[in-house]
Amino acid sequence: FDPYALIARDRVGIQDFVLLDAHNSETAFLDNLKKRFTEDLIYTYIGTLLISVNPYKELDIYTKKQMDLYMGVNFFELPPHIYALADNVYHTMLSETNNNFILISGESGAGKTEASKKILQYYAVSCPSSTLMDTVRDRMLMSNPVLEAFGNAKTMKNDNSSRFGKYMDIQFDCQGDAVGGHILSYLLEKSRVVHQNHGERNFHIFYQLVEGGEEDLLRHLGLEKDTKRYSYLVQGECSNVSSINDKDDWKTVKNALSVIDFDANDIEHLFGIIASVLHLGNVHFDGDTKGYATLNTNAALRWLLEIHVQVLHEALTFRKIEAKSEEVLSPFTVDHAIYARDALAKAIYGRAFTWLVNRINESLENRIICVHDLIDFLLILCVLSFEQFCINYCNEKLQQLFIQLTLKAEQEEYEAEGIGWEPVQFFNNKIICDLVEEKHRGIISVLDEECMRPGDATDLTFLDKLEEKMGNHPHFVTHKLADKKTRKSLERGDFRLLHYAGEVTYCVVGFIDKNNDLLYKNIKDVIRLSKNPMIQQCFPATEGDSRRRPETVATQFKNSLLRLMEILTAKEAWYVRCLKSNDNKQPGTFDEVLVRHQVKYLGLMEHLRVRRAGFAYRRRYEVFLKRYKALCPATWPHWKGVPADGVEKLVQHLGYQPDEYKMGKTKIFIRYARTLFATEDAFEMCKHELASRIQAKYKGYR
Ligand code: AOV
Ligand code: MG
Repeated sequence: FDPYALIARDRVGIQDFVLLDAHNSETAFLDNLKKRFTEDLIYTYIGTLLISVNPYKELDIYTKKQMDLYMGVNFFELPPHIYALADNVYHTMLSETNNNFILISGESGAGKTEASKKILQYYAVSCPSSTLMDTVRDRMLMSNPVLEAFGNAKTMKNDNSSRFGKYMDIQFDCQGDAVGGHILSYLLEKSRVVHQNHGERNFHIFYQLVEGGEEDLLRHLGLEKDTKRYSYLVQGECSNVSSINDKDDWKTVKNALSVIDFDANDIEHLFGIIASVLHLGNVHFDGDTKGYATLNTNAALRWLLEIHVQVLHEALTFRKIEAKSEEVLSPFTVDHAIYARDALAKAIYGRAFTWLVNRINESLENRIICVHDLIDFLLILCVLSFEQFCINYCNEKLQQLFIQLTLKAEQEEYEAEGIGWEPVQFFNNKIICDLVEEKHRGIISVLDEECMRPGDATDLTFLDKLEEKMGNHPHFVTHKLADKKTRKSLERGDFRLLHYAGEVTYCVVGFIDKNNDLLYKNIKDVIRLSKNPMIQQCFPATEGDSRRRPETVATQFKNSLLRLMEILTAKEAWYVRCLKSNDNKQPGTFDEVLVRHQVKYLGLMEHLRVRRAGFAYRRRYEVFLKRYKALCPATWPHWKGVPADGVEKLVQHLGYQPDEYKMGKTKIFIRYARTLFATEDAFEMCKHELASRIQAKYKGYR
């Protein structure tokens, strides 16, 4: 392996897909990935995009030594690595003083969270350090275990699945020191608090607390040391997972909480909330003779939220209806009561999570260096897999961003270098984004309208509306229309979207309810009576006008997505695309069908096409000349003129054809990989020849 090669070619396949000659062949693409994966080379580039294939085993490539190796080294000079990307982003930020973001995407279990942690660790270890910054750095690292405890859970696909989206800023000053950070979380999967599918768990923190919590603490919270006792914890029937040690994790989280500045009081209040959720789950209802809900025991209520038992009891079994100037109490049916109880549990947990994120942000805020000193931001974003529809909409938007930014970046570079730009053909997915998000006409608007409609709106009436409004849209299919548009038929309650990455079928059941996410007003009023200061902050009395409808979940998500796009459009984009190697978490197994599917829906072939639209390879004149000057008598051993002229001499000597390359202002652009490989091969031969000539000479002396 030659560390100074301009195109690093470790001997396994090719390291950069841009240099793949059969660049239109998905099979060649997969072969290359597989070849590398088999040799534990999980990283491969498409230009500056990094592909990572989950090895499902610890690799010896994340050591301090490896970090040092990649520090400050030119991107393509070493084998692909997440550190190379992290380092390159960092130096781009410093030298060009612009804002950058790293977007990590891939399906559940593909390795997004691990990748983001590796990036963070790289910065923590390799950025210049000062004692002042060490606190920020420790807190930034420690925010991870805390957020994972509260926001991750075991799912069928991933034992440590992130059930929220995370978007993180790291702020650097002009010397390149990390001085602060900010975390934005979105779309926490609150429904998991009250319901888990078979083989899945609730959020880790519940099990950590019950399994690992100190006796005093548990006694204080009224909890027993047995997860089976809590109905919110047993639905998935898998509280014990071999890969998870809740007791140890509890210690880690407690320690992390203290690093991010939680004192004993904070911890007591925080876990008071977590315990309340568990107790709430154990509140069960019976039906009286009229079918109305009655509480079957008051026991669990005693521990709840530091609210008077009687008040809470009433709030869980009656609904307050405001009629004219009167307030009428209307009893809940059992189903209603369960619904209200679960809504309360979800709301408390969801808000506690937001509170926690805010609190972490406060601890990352830098109060010593004024904000105006910060010149650069670097963002890491994980795309979560939550409700498929929202997520796929998010992916659609990110694809749009990618198209915009990549094409723009390519075009700008060509213009800056004075090279003509030929337009690239690609599928613009704006039409699908519009289908989902357009005002008054998009799916989200139709859903919101149905949610607002008083009376008998159901998931099926929502589907009818969709059919009526967008039946003719080329990317939308329902049961009625399925046969006409595609050959595959559809179930009655389903609709199908033709996403840029392929068709996805959605079942409308639960759309209305999940989008509404209602919490009855009198329950909200009751929560505010809690003596727990953390709860008071989570449910501020001043919160909007309670009569106005809060924004629906989909609209909130849409708005935060639009805001995010605005922020990101102004930055330079870097991509990490994570691929899952197999569905069984098996080390060293490469499931070709599965990987092929991901390559497709992550748009990797498309990315490659855009990347190769013009020139596969470009390099600054000095760098190019330095490597290959030995190949031409005129440039060897030294070229005295300007580098561009030297390069021109060199490539003419090598017989480059006019259509194979273009000379920019500072760089040479080479159209085909084969040209470059031929040059590189010539260089190899020349090196050997030189070596043997030197050897021969040496022999002669002997
Ligand atoms: P995700 O973030 O993409 O899924 P994770 O980052 O949690 O996936 O990765 C899942 C598991 O794969 C980890 O717990 C590790 O066991 C293993 N893994 C991932 N990357 C690596 C790596 N580079 N080296 C070794 N093992 C790895 V989700 O959050 O579910 O979408 O919602
Ligand atoms: Mg994750």
